[in-house]
Amino acid sequence: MQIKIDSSLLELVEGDITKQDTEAIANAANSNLAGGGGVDGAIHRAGGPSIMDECGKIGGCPTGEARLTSGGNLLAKYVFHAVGPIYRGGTHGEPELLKNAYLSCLNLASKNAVKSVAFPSISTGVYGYPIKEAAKIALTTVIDYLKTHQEINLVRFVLFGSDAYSKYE
Ligand code: AR6
Repeated sequence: MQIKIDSSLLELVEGDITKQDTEAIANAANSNLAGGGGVDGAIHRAGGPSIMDECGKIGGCPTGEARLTSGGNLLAKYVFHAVGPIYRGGTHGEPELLKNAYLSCLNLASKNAVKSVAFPSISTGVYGYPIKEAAKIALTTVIDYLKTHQEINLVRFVLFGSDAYSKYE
């Protein structure tokens, strides 16, 4: 589905983030930028070793922030490696940290003149964030940002499986 947010487009699709043709894709990374399973593993496999080389040089990223690398062999020019919170009941600052992880990616997009970004559902796999709560934060953060940043034309959430898609929908 697609909805217009002022002059920008917000899209929800079911699919694989590594296949997206947006200028940037976001990764659900860890704070060592060390690679791993889930979406992180898929992005490094599809993008090739140059992405990990760049991550190694950056060295790490605090929770609630994101760092930029090139997209290696991906269609996307950039990867925004966002570190979402590990869910520990929701009372340890997780909502704010999740919001900031998305915001950090959106700021990287604005700063680097990136007009289209695809996001996975950060923190809702290995990191255990309940997807319905995470979806509300992800969507609210993006919608609020797009209302004041018309330089970004498209934000696409790429949901892995119909269950994740319907939660976001
Ligand atoms: N495309 C889109 N979404 C995907 C894909 C894909 N190819 N593969 C999985 N997902 P997760 P997290 C969904 O675990 O919870 C890693 O090891 C998945 O179904 O990838 O933020 C990192 O190195 C889920 O909804 O990320 C960290 O250590 C969502 O992506 C840790 O996991 C996020 O699941 C980060 O955990």
